[in-house]
Amino acid sequence: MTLKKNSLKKLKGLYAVIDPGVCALAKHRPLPVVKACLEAGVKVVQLRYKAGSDKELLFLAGKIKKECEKHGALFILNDRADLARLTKADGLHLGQKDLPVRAARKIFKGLIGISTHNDREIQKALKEKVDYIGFGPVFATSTKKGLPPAAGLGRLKRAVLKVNIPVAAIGGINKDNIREVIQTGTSCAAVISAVCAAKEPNKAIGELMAVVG
Ligand code: TZP
Ligand code: MG
Repeated sequence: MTLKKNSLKKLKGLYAVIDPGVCALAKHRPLPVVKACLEAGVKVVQLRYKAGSDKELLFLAGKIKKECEKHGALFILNDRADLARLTKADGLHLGQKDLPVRAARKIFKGLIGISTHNDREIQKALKEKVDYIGFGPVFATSTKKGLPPAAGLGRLKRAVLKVNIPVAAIGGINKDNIREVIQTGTSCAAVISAVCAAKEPNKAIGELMAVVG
């Protein structure tokens, strides 16, 4: 079994996207939120640090990677192939405007996932042989600006049926809708604000994991 196949097996259930900007608004520090996720059994953690300097990003990514390793969880870095390589991340998550997959693969050898919003982007991602796709926004969200309208559960389900790689559903997922999201057959339900902006992240993670864990 290759390392990649082993990693892919963990791409299931709650996919916690840790955004230090969203954490700060709720007065949480990102590392304790990560630790709470891991202690609750989360197996996929992404760091999405839009406002961090390279130095800050490298430092926090290194710390999160170490925690994830202790718990046998995947650490995925958003946006940055160079820092994913430097921190020995398990995965790299790319957006439509980030480095093309082929270029990123020259730098980074782990899992690569890409955000998709429609059929055209899904087909392109499949051609590029990504390891997983993100699909969303499933529901309305204010966490990220400039997104297309919410796709809804029906379009998520169609996307899941169309691909033979894991799908990470994202956008507006919370404790009240995560069951329906997982029922579409999606491998993961990715959340930012449901964890990072929660008043009590511990409690919020517990509630989400009670459904998908
Ligand atoms: N991509 C599609 S929706 C989204 C991203 C990064 C934001 C998801 O954030 P939340 O708070 O879980 O709705
Ligand atoms: Mg990006």
